[in-house]
Amino acid sequence: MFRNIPPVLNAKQLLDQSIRRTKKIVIHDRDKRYEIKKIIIARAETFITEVTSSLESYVKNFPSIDKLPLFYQEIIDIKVDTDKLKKSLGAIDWARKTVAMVYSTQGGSLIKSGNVDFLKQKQKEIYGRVSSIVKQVDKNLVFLAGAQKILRTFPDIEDVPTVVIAGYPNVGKSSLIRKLSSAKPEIAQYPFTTKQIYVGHMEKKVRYEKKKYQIIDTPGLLDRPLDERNKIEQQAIAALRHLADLIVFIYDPSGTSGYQMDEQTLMLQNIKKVFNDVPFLIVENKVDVKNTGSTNLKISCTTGEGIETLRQEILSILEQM
Ligand SMILES: Nc1nc2c(ncn2[C@@H]2O[C@H](COP(=O)(O)OP(=O)(O)OP(=O)(O)O)[C@@H](O)[C@H]2O)c(=O)[nH]1
Ligand SMILES: [Mg+2]
Repeated sequence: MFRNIPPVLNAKQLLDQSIRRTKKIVIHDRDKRYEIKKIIIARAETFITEVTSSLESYVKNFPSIDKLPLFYQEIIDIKVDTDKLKKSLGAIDWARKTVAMVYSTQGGSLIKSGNVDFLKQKQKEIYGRVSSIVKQVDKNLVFLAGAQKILRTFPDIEDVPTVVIAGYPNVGKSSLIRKLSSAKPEIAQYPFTTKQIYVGHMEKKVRYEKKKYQIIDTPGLLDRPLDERNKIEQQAIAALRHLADLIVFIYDPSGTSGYQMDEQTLMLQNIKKVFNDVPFLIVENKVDVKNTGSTNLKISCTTGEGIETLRQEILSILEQM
């Protein structure tokens, strides 16, 4: 979704690139003075065009934030800062217009004059003026380039029935999504291994049609109020809020995650209150280590126990969406 934005150069890179392109212009004329004049005009015009068209492409090709699906809008706000992004785009657009004005106000004197010294002086002035405008928005260009790098890491979300896996850190969410889909998020024995949203796909053949579903791995959540959640946890909340047609809540009763069952239960109760219009499926993982004997569905991502039952349960709920 965000992979087609052209790379954003900083002020120095953009100016250097534009100047390099003007150097390629060669014009021959028997009248040497006329030749110099033509070269100066062509180079100045190319310089301005290069700068303005690059600046224009940065703004134009950037997705219009307010028109994006709400999930992306929230993730951009969490990971990039929407206000700063909009200000940067505005500043870059201002620079484009101001650079274009330089030529429309000063280019005329190049065309009128036949004096080589005057032409060279005027060319220097135009380059200087354009450089100083572009340098004024350097921090905005740098910010936009950084934002673009972050946006490129965002997963492609499709508009199909979606299950979101949630739970405390280290309970086996990523292990489960690896079992159920093609997504391969990292698994490790420490909390907050997963730092962003991962998307996998599941399929079910219904008669002659293959139905496609999404399964989303989220960073671990702790039991705390929303305004105390860090940016990693906030992404999990954004996925639950905007994408979940079904929430699979994973418990780890084994104690190996480092979190107690009562902490995990408190968090489940809290997110159930917040997302009260979404169905929940409660699952206990790591049954190979501990079986509580409760009525919850029990699975083990290590031995595979219960995984197929869970898959069928998820698919039969999503199928009805
Ligand atoms: N014994 C056992 N260990 C498991 C099982 N499932 C996962 N683990 C282990 O638990 C640890 C955490 O697994 P992850 O899948 O990374 O857990 P997570 O919930 O994604 O963790 P965060 O991304 O940090 O929130 C890893 O060491 C896994 O190998 C299981 O069913 N049985
Ligand atoms: Mg994980």
